Amino acid sequence: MAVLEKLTSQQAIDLENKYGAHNYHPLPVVLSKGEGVYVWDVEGKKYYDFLSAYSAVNQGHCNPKIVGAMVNQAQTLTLTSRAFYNDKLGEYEKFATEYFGFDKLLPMNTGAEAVETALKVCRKWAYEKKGISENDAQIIVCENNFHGRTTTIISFSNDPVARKNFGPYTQGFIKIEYDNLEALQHALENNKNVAGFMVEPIQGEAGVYVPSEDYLSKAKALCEKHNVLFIADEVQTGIARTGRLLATCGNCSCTDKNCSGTPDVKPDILILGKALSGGAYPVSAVLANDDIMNVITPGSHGSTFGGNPVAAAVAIAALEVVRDEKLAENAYELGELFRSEMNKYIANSKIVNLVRGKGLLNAIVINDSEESETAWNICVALKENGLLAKPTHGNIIRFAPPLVMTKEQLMECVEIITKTLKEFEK
Ligand code: IF1
Repeated sequence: MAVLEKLTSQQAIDLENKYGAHNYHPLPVVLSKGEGVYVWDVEGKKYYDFLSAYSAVNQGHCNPKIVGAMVNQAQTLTLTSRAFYNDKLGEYEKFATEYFGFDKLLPMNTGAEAVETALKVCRKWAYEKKGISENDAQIIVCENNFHGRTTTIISFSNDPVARKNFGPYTQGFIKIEYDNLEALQHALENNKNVAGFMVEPIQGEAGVYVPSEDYLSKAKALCEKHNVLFIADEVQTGIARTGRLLATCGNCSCTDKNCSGTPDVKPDILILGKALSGGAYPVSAVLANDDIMNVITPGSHGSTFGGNPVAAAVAIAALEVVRDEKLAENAYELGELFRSEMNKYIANSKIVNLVRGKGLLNAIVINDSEESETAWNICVALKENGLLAKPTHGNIIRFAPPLVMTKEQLMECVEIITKTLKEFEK
Protein backbone atom coordinates (compact mmCIF):
# COMPACT_ATOMS: atom_id res chain seq x y z
CA MET A 1 0.00 0.00 0.00
CA ALA A 2 1.53 3.27 -1.08
CA VAL A 3 1.43 5.90 1.63
CA LEU A 4 -0.18 8.50 -0.62
CA GLU A 5 -3.08 6.27 -1.74
CA LYS A 6 -6.45 7.16 -0.26
CA LEU A 7 -7.07 4.87 2.70
CA THR A 8 -10.20 2.91 3.42
CA SER A 9 -11.65 3.21 6.93
CA GLN A 10 -10.30 -0.20 7.88
CA GLN A 11 -6.80 0.64 6.64
CA ALA A 12 -6.76 3.87 8.65
CA ILE A 13 -7.94 2.03 11.76
CA ASP A 14 -5.32 -0.68 11.28
CA LEU A 15 -2.56 1.91 10.97
CA GLU A 16 -3.56 3.60 14.22
CA ASN A 17 -3.79 0.26 15.98
CA LYS A 18 -0.38 -0.85 14.82
CA TYR A 19 1.62 2.38 15.09
CA GLY A 20 -0.25 4.45 17.67
CA ALA A 21 -0.35 4.09 21.44
CA HIS A 22 -3.67 2.59 22.48
CA ASN A 23 -4.80 5.45 24.71
CA TYR A 24 -8.30 5.70 23.18
CA HIS A 25 -11.17 3.44 22.21
CA PRO A 26 -12.76 5.37 19.33
CA LEU A 27 -16.04 4.66 17.64
CA PRO A 28 -15.19 2.81 14.39
CA VAL A 29 -15.58 5.77 12.05
CA VAL A 30 -12.74 7.46 10.15
CA LEU A 31 -13.39 11.10 9.35
CA SER A 32 -11.72 13.02 6.57
CA LYS A 33 -13.77 16.20 6.14
CA GLY A 34 -15.87 18.59 8.18
CA GLU A 35 -18.07 21.60 7.45
CA GLY A 36 -20.38 23.31 9.92
CA VAL A 37 -22.41 20.71 11.80
CA TYR A 38 -21.38 17.90 9.42
CA VAL A 39 -18.44 15.52 9.09
CA TRP A 40 -17.74 12.97 6.36
CA ASP A 41 -15.96 9.63 6.61
CA VAL A 42 -13.35 8.45 4.10
CA GLU A 43 -16.03 6.52 2.17
CA GLY A 44 -17.98 9.77 1.76
CA LYS A 45 -20.78 9.07 4.26
CA LYS A 46 -22.09 12.24 5.91
CA TYR A 47 -22.85 12.55 9.64
CA TYR A 48 -24.15 15.08 12.11
CA ASP A 49 -21.38 15.64 14.66
CA PHE A 50 -22.91 15.45 18.14
CA LEU A 51 -19.62 15.60 20.03
CA SER A 52 -17.95 18.68 18.48
CA ALA A 53 -14.54 17.32 19.50
CA TYR A 54 -15.67 17.48 23.14
CA SER A 55 -17.10 20.99 22.76
CA ALA A 56 -14.10 22.46 20.94
CA VAL A 57 -15.83 22.93 17.58
CA ASN A 58 -18.62 25.19 18.90
CA GLN A 59 -18.27 27.51 15.88
CA GLY A 60 -18.70 24.61 13.43
CA HIS A 61 -16.15 22.57 11.50
CA CYS A 62 -13.74 24.55 9.33
CA ASN A 63 -15.49 27.81 10.12
CA PRO A 64 -14.40 30.01 7.17
CA LYS A 65 -13.75 33.08 9.31
CA ILE A 66 -11.51 31.17 11.73
CA VAL A 67 -9.72 29.20 9.01
CA GLY A 68 -9.25 32.43 7.03
CA ALA A 69 -7.61 34.14 10.01
CA MET A 70 -5.42 31.08 10.59
CA VAL A 71 -4.25 30.75 6.98
CA ASN A 72 -3.61 34.47 6.72
CA GLN A 73 -1.52 34.54 9.89
CA ALA A 74 0.26 31.26 9.03
CA GLN A 75 1.47 32.86 5.80
CA THR A 76 2.79 35.89 7.68
CA LEU A 77 4.35 34.80 10.99
CA THR A 78 3.77 31.59 12.96
CA LEU A 79 6.06 31.58 15.96
CA THR A 80 8.51 33.87 17.63
CA SER A 81 8.48 32.39 21.14
CA ARG A 82 7.99 34.85 23.96
CA ALA A 83 11.68 35.77 23.84
CA PHE A 84 10.47 38.50 21.46
CA TYR A 85 7.21 40.40 21.16
CA ASN A 86 4.84 39.67 18.29
CA ASP A 87 2.31 42.09 16.86
CA LYS A 88 -0.74 39.85 17.42
CA LEU A 89 -0.52 38.78 21.07
CA GLY A 90 -1.21 42.16 22.66
CA GLU A 91 -4.12 42.77 20.33
CA TYR A 92 -5.60 39.39 21.32
CA GLU A 93 -5.02 39.97 25.03
CA LYS A 94 -6.80 43.33 24.87
CA PHE A 95 -9.66 41.81 22.88
CA ALA A 96 -10.13 38.76 25.12
CA THR A 97 -9.79 40.56 28.47
CA GLU A 98 -12.41 43.11 27.38
CA TYR A 99 -14.59 40.32 26.03
CA PHE A 100 -14.58 38.38 29.32
CA GLY A 101 -14.11 41.28 31.73
CA PHE A 102 -10.70 40.62 33.32
CA ASP A 103 -7.52 42.70 33.61
CA LYS A 104 -5.10 40.13 32.24
CA LEU A 105 -4.76 36.94 30.21
CA LEU A 106 -2.02 34.30 30.35
CA PRO A 107 -1.89 32.35 27.07
CA MET A 108 -1.27 28.61 26.92
CA ASN A 109 -2.15 25.85 24.44
CA THR A 110 -4.12 22.96 25.90
CA GLY A 111 -6.79 22.82 28.58
CA ALA A 112 -4.61 20.84 30.96
CA GLU A 113 -1.82 23.40 30.64
CA ALA A 114 -4.25 26.18 31.47
CA VAL A 115 -5.49 24.24 34.51
CA GLU A 116 -1.87 23.74 35.63
CA THR A 117 -1.27 27.45 35.09
CA ALA A 118 -4.30 28.38 37.21
CA LEU A 119 -3.13 26.11 40.02
CA LYS A 120 0.35 27.67 39.92
CA VAL A 121 -1.07 31.21 39.91
CA CYS A 122 -3.32 30.30 42.84
CA ARG A 123 -0.50 28.81 44.90
CA LYS A 124 1.85 31.74 44.23
CA TRP A 125 -0.94 34.17 45.18
CA ALA A 126 -1.47 32.20 48.41
CA TYR A 127 2.18 32.54 49.43
CA GLU A 128 2.79 36.09 48.25
CA LYS A 129 -0.58 37.76 48.90
CA LYS A 130 -2.57 35.67 51.37
CA GLY A 131 0.42 34.87 53.57
CA ILE A 132 0.19 31.08 53.67
CA SER A 133 3.56 29.55 54.62
CA GLU A 134 5.50 28.04 51.77
CA ASN A 135 4.40 24.55 50.67
CA ASP A 136 1.32 24.57 52.89
CA ALA A 137 -1.27 25.77 50.36
CA GLN A 138 -4.30 23.55 49.81
CA ILE A 139 -6.66 23.71 46.85
CA ILE A 140 -10.18 22.31 47.15
CA VAL A 141 -11.48 20.29 44.18
CA CYS A 142 -14.59 18.17 43.61
CA GLU A 143 -15.12 14.46 43.43
CA ASN A 144 -15.57 13.09 39.91
CA ASN A 145 -13.79 16.12 38.46
CA PHE A 146 -12.17 16.12 35.04
CA HIS A 147 -9.51 18.78 34.54
CA GLY A 148 -7.03 17.07 32.21
CA ARG A 149 -4.25 14.51 32.14
CA THR A 150 -1.05 15.92 33.64
CA THR A 151 0.52 14.27 36.67
CA THR A 152 -0.67 17.00 39.05
CA ILE A 153 -4.19 17.02 37.64
CA ILE A 154 -4.65 13.25 37.83
CA SER A 155 -3.34 13.43 41.40
CA PHE A 156 -6.74 14.80 42.44
CA SER A 157 -8.84 12.76 40.03
CA ASN A 158 -10.83 9.85 41.41
CA ASP A 159 -11.08 8.00 38.12
CA PRO A 160 -8.99 4.85 38.70
CA VAL A 161 -8.25 4.41 34.98
CA ALA A 162 -6.87 7.97 34.69
CA ARG A 163 -4.78 7.62 37.88
CA LYS A 164 -3.58 4.10 38.44
CA ASN A 165 0.17 3.48 38.19
CA PHE A 166 0.99 7.11 37.44
CA GLY A 167 2.07 7.91 41.01
CA PRO A 168 3.66 9.34 43.10
CA TYR A 169 1.05 12.06 43.09
CA THR A 170 1.15 15.81 43.75
CA GLN A 171 0.15 16.86 47.27
CA GLY A 172 -1.99 19.78 48.36
CA PHE A 173 -5.54 19.00 47.25
CA ILE A 174 -8.69 18.48 49.29
CA LYS A 175 -11.53 16.64 47.58
CA ILE A 176 -15.16 17.33 48.45
CA GLU A 177 -18.51 16.27 47.03
CA TYR A 178 -19.72 18.27 44.00
CA ASP A 179 -22.82 20.42 44.41
CA ASN A 180 -22.52 20.24 48.22
CA LEU A 181 -22.17 23.66 49.86
CA GLU A 182 -21.94 22.22 53.36
CA ALA A 183 -18.96 20.14 52.32
CA LEU A 184 -17.32 23.27 50.92
CA GLN A 185 -18.08 25.27 54.05
CA HIS A 186 -16.72 22.48 56.22
CA ALA A 187 -13.51 22.25 54.19
CA LEU A 188 -13.04 26.04 54.31
CA GLU A 189 -13.65 26.27 58.05
CA ASN A 190 -11.43 23.35 58.97
CA ASN A 191 -8.34 24.17 56.90
CA LYS A 192 -6.63 27.50 57.43
CA ASN A 193 -4.34 27.02 54.44
CA VAL A 194 -6.90 26.91 51.65
CA ALA A 195 -5.77 28.97 48.64
CA GLY A 196 -8.43 28.13 46.07
CA PHE A 197 -11.51 26.18 45.10
CA MET A 198 -11.47 24.80 41.53
CA VAL A 199 -14.75 23.67 40.00
CA GLU A 200 -16.40 22.77 36.69
CA PRO A 201 -19.67 24.75 36.36
CA ILE A 202 -21.15 21.56 34.91
CA GLN A 203 -19.28 18.28 35.36
CA GLY A 204 -18.83 17.09 31.77
CA GLU A 205 -16.88 13.88 31.93
CA ALA A 206 -18.74 12.77 35.05
CA GLY A 207 -21.88 12.64 32.87
CA VAL A 208 -23.07 16.24 32.38
CA TYR A 209 -24.05 16.89 36.00
CA VAL A 210 -25.70 20.28 36.34
CA PRO A 211 -25.40 21.53 39.94
CA SER A 212 -28.22 23.24 41.87
CA GLU A 213 -29.17 26.68 40.57
CA ASP A 214 -27.46 28.61 43.39
CA TYR A 215 -24.47 26.31 43.91
CA LEU A 216 -21.86 28.37 42.07
CA SER A 217 -22.94 31.76 43.43
CA LYS A 218 -23.08 30.49 47.00
CA ALA A 219 -19.76 28.68 46.60
CA LYS A 220 -18.26 31.92 45.34
CA ALA A 221 -19.64 33.79 48.37
CA LEU A 222 -18.14 31.19 50.72
CA CYS A 223 -14.77 31.54 48.97
CA GLU A 224 -14.91 35.33 49.29
CA LYS A 225 -15.66 35.05 52.99
CA HIS A 226 -12.54 32.92 53.50
CA ASN A 227 -10.28 34.86 51.13
CA VAL A 228 -10.04 31.83 48.85
CA LEU A 229 -9.80 32.10 45.05
CA PHE A 230 -12.78 30.75 43.09
CA ILE A 231 -11.31 29.04 40.03
CA ALA A 232 -13.77 28.14 37.25
CA ASP A 233 -12.66 25.48 34.78
CA GLU A 234 -14.75 26.50 31.78
CA VAL A 235 -12.64 24.56 29.29
CA GLN A 236 -15.70 22.55 28.31
CA THR A 237 -18.61 24.74 29.47
CA GLY A 238 -17.25 28.08 28.24
CA ILE A 239 -17.63 29.94 24.94
CA ALA A 240 -21.42 29.68 24.54
CA ARG A 241 -21.74 25.91 24.97
CA THR A 242 -24.26 26.05 27.82
CA GLY A 243 -26.40 28.82 26.32
CA ARG A 244 -24.42 31.69 27.86
CA LEU A 245 -21.01 33.02 26.96
CA LEU A 246 -19.73 31.38 30.15
CA ALA A 247 -21.57 28.98 32.42
CA THR A 248 -20.50 31.24 35.30
CA CYS A 249 -20.99 34.35 33.16
CA GLY A 250 -20.21 36.97 35.80
CA ASN A 251 -19.34 40.37 34.50
CA CYS A 252 -18.94 39.31 30.90
CA SER A 253 -19.74 41.54 27.96
CA CYS A 254 -22.12 39.12 26.31
CA THR A 255 -25.42 40.48 25.13
CA ASP A 256 -27.25 37.25 25.87
CA LYS A 257 -30.68 38.04 27.26
CA ASN A 258 -30.68 34.76 29.19
CA CYS A 259 -27.89 36.06 31.36
CA SER A 260 -30.16 38.33 33.33
CA GLY A 261 -32.04 36.62 36.07
CA THR A 262 -29.64 33.72 36.46
CA PRO A 263 -27.17 33.98 39.34
CA ASP A 264 -23.98 35.54 38.09
CA VAL A 265 -20.65 34.36 39.34
CA LYS A 266 -17.44 36.13 38.52
CA PRO A 267 -14.56 33.71 39.00
CA ASP A 268 -11.29 35.01 40.42
CA ILE A 269 -9.51 32.80 37.92
CA LEU A 270 -11.16 31.71 34.66
CA ILE A 271 -9.78 28.78 32.64
CA LEU A 272 -10.62 28.51 28.93
CA GLY A 273 -9.56 26.14 26.14
CA LYS A 274 -11.20 24.06 23.43
CA ALA A 275 -13.65 26.44 21.66
CA LEU A 276 -11.39 29.43 22.32
CA SER A 277 -10.02 28.45 18.90
CA GLY A 278 -13.17 26.88 17.52
CA GLY A 279 -11.20 23.65 17.40
CA ALA A 280 -8.89 24.97 14.70
CA TYR A 281 -5.74 25.14 16.80
CA PRO A 282 -4.73 24.40 20.43
CA VAL A 283 -5.44 27.65 22.29
CA SER A 284 -6.07 27.94 26.02
CA ALA A 285 -5.94 30.79 28.48
CA VAL A 286 -6.11 31.78 32.11
CA LEU A 287 -7.79 35.09 32.95
CA ALA A 288 -7.61 37.01 36.23
CA ASN A 289 -7.41 40.53 37.56
CA ASP A 290 -4.14 42.31 38.32
CA ASP A 291 -4.08 41.64 42.08
CA ILE A 292 -3.86 37.93 41.25
CA MET A 293 -2.14 37.75 37.87
CA ASN A 294 0.66 40.10 38.89
CA VAL A 295 2.21 37.33 41.02
CA ILE A 296 3.45 35.93 37.69
CA THR A 297 6.86 37.44 36.94
CA PRO A 298 9.40 36.90 34.14
CA GLY A 299 10.70 33.34 34.16
CA SER A 300 8.11 31.99 36.62
CA HIS A 301 5.92 30.44 33.93
CA GLY A 302 5.71 30.08 30.15
CA SER A 303 5.43 27.99 27.02
CA THR A 304 7.15 27.96 23.63
CA PHE A 305 3.88 28.03 21.72
CA GLY A 306 1.67 29.90 24.22
CA GLY A 307 0.60 33.25 22.79
CA ASN A 308 1.94 32.59 19.32
CA PRO A 309 0.59 34.84 16.56
CA VAL A 310 -1.44 32.10 14.85
CA ALA A 311 -3.14 31.23 18.14
CA ALA A 312 -3.83 34.91 18.79
CA ALA A 313 -5.35 35.52 15.35
CA VAL A 314 -7.41 32.32 15.54
CA ALA A 315 -8.76 33.09 19.02
CA ILE A 316 -9.86 36.62 18.07
CA ALA A 317 -11.71 35.22 15.05
CA ALA A 318 -13.24 32.40 17.10
CA LEU A 319 -14.58 34.83 19.72
CA GLU A 320 -15.88 37.20 17.05
CA VAL A 321 -17.84 34.35 15.48
CA VAL A 322 -19.43 33.51 18.86
CA ARG A 323 -20.51 37.13 19.31
CA ASP A 324 -21.50 37.96 15.71
CA GLU A 325 -23.42 34.73 15.10
CA LYS A 326 -25.10 34.91 18.54
CA LEU A 327 -24.07 31.35 19.35
CA ALA A 328 -24.92 31.61 23.06
CA GLU A 329 -28.50 32.54 22.22
CA ASN A 330 -28.73 29.79 19.62
CA ALA A 331 -27.33 27.20 22.06
CA TYR A 332 -29.86 28.34 24.66
CA GLU A 333 -32.84 28.05 22.33
CA LEU A 334 -31.82 24.80 20.68
CA GLY A 335 -30.97 23.30 24.07
CA GLU A 336 -34.47 24.01 25.40
CA LEU A 337 -35.93 22.51 22.23
CA PHE A 338 -33.69 19.44 22.37
CA ARG A 339 -34.53 18.61 25.98
CA SER A 340 -38.25 19.15 25.47
CA GLU A 341 -38.27 16.91 22.38
CA MET A 342 -36.24 14.24 24.19
CA ASN A 343 -38.56 14.43 27.21
CA LYS A 344 -41.53 13.74 24.93
CA TYR A 345 -39.77 10.57 23.83
CA ILE A 346 -38.62 9.62 27.33
CA ALA A 347 -42.19 9.80 28.67
CA ASN A 348 -42.89 6.50 26.87
CA SER A 349 -39.40 5.00 26.84
CA LYS A 350 -38.03 2.01 28.70
CA ILE A 351 -34.47 2.43 27.47
CA VAL A 352 -33.87 6.13 28.35
CA ASN A 353 -34.24 7.30 31.96
CA LEU A 354 -33.72 11.02 31.55
CA VAL A 355 -32.13 13.88 29.65
CA ARG A 356 -30.18 16.63 31.42
CA GLY A 357 -27.93 19.52 30.52
CA LYS A 358 -27.80 23.20 29.72
CA GLY A 359 -27.71 24.84 26.33
CA LEU A 360 -26.21 22.34 23.90
CA LEU A 361 -24.27 20.37 26.53
CA ASN A 362 -26.66 17.51 27.21
CA ALA A 363 -26.70 13.83 28.06
CA ILE A 364 -29.21 11.03 28.19
CA VAL A 365 -28.97 8.31 30.81
CA ILE A 366 -29.59 4.82 29.46
CA ASN A 367 -31.62 2.44 31.57
CA ASP A 368 -28.87 -0.16 32.02
CA SER A 369 -25.83 -0.75 34.23
CA GLU A 370 -22.59 1.22 33.84
CA GLU A 371 -20.90 -2.00 32.76
CA SER A 372 -23.43 -2.74 30.02
CA GLU A 373 -22.67 -2.31 26.33
CA THR A 374 -26.04 -0.70 25.60
CA ALA A 375 -24.89 2.94 25.35
CA TRP A 376 -21.96 1.93 23.15
CA ASN A 377 -24.27 -0.14 20.91
CA ILE A 378 -26.68 2.80 20.66
CA CYS A 379 -23.78 5.04 19.56
CA VAL A 380 -22.78 2.49 16.91
CA ALA A 381 -26.40 2.42 15.69
CA LEU A 382 -26.53 6.25 15.72
CA LYS A 383 -23.43 6.23 13.55
CA GLU A 384 -25.14 3.87 11.09
CA ASN A 385 -28.05 6.31 11.04
CA GLY A 386 -25.79 9.30 10.38
CA LEU A 387 -25.14 10.89 13.78
CA LEU A 388 -21.95 10.72 15.86
CA ALA A 389 -22.00 10.69 19.67
CA LYS A 390 -19.94 9.00 22.36
CA PRO A 391 -20.84 7.27 25.63
CA THR A 392 -19.34 8.46 28.89
CA HIS A 393 -19.29 6.34 32.05
CA GLY A 394 -20.84 3.33 30.38
CA ASN A 395 -24.52 4.19 30.40
CA ILE A 396 -24.54 7.93 29.60
CA ILE A 397 -24.49 9.40 26.08
CA ARG A 398 -23.33 12.99 25.67
CA PHE A 399 -24.99 15.16 22.99
CA ALA A 400 -23.04 18.31 22.13
CA PRO A 401 -23.42 19.43 18.50
CA PRO A 402 -21.72 22.53 17.06
CA LEU A 403 -23.58 25.68 18.12
CA VAL A 404 -24.07 26.83 14.50
CA MET A 405 -26.85 24.28 14.09
CA THR A 406 -30.26 25.42 12.79
CA LYS A 407 -33.61 24.47 14.30
CA GLU A 408 -34.45 22.37 11.22
CA GLN A 409 -31.17 20.46 11.54
CA LEU A 410 -31.76 19.89 15.24
CA MET A 411 -35.23 18.48 14.55
CA GLU A 412 -33.75 16.13 11.95
CA CYS A 413 -31.23 14.99 14.59
CA VAL A 414 -34.01 14.40 17.13
CA GLU A 415 -35.63 12.20 14.44
CA ILE A 416 -32.42 10.20 14.00
CA ILE A 417 -31.89 9.84 17.75
CA THR A 418 -35.46 8.77 18.57
CA LYS A 419 -35.62 6.40 15.59
CA THR A 420 -32.37 4.80 16.75
CA LEU A 421 -33.47 4.54 20.38
CA LYS A 422 -36.67 2.78 19.26
CA GLU A 423 -34.53 -0.04 17.86
CA PHE A 424 -33.40 -0.68 21.46
CA GLU A 425 -36.76 -0.42 23.18
CA LYS A 426 -37.76 -4.04 23.56
C1 IF1 B 1 -9.57 13.47 26.60
C2 IF1 B 1 -14.00 14.35 28.89
C3 IF1 B 1 -14.71 16.18 27.54
C4 IF1 B 1 -12.08 19.38 30.38
C5 IF1 B 1 -12.08 20.29 31.43
C6 IF1 B 1 -9.76 20.58 31.26
C7 IF1 B 1 -9.67 19.69 30.21
C8 IF1 B 1 -10.85 19.08 29.77
C9 IF1 B 1 -13.36 20.64 32.12
C10 IF1 B 1 -8.34 19.39 29.59
C11 IF1 B 1 -10.78 18.11 28.70
C12 IF1 B 1 -11.55 16.36 27.46
C13 IF1 B 1 -10.23 15.81 27.11
C14 IF1 B 1 -10.52 14.57 26.33
C15 IF1 B 1 -11.90 14.16 26.69
C16 IF1 B 1 -12.52 15.40 27.19
C17 IF1 B 1 -13.74 15.35 27.86
F1 IF1 B 1 -14.76 13.41 28.36
F2 IF1 B 1 -12.96 13.81 29.39
F3 IF1 B 1 -14.68 14.97 29.85
F4 IF1 B 1 -14.54 17.23 26.91
F5 IF1 B 1 -15.92 15.91 27.87
N1 IF1 B 1 -10.93 20.86 31.85
N2 IF1 B 1 -11.71 17.38 28.34
O1 IF1 B 1 -13.23 18.78 29.99
O2 IF1 B 1 -8.24 19.92 28.30
O3 IF1 B 1 -5.86 19.27 27.95
O4 IF1 B 1 -7.64 17.99 26.79
O5 IF1 B 1 -7.16 20.36 26.14
O6 IF1 B 1 -9.62 12.54 25.83
O7 IF1 B 1 -8.81 13.53 27.57
P1 IF1 B 1 -7.16 19.35 27.25
